[in-house]
Amino acid sequence: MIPVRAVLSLALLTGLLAAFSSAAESPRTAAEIVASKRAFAPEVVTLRLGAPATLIIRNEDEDLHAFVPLLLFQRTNVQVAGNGAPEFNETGFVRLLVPPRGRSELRFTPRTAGTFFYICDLPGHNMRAQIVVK
Ligand SMILES: [Cu+2]
Repeated sequence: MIPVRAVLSLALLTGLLAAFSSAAESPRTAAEIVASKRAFAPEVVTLRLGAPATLIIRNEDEDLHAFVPLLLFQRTNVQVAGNGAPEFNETGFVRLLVPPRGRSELRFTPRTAGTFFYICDLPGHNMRAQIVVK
């Protein structure tokens, strides 16, 4: 049997560590975009200007989908994780292909305020939503 005091001090230590690590990290904004039934949801995602952001993109369909941001990532460093396939050209990040049931994470810091559309450019998909940076 585990002594109650040991459990209490472990809980206290865990709490202290959690408080310490969250104070040490810069505030990161996280938002999720889901592609489902050939539509992106939510229609608008809001990110904070200058704050590190994690954008999670999940594909719940059995189709391949693309995440194509228009202008949002110009001159922006984007780190990509997950099982999506990113495409880059001389201007930087261009497009992410997310396989059926796939999931990717994009990490970047928004440098320009405004409303940015993104689309899925696969033939016939007609999917479009927006990311607002303020
Ligand atoms: Cu699509």
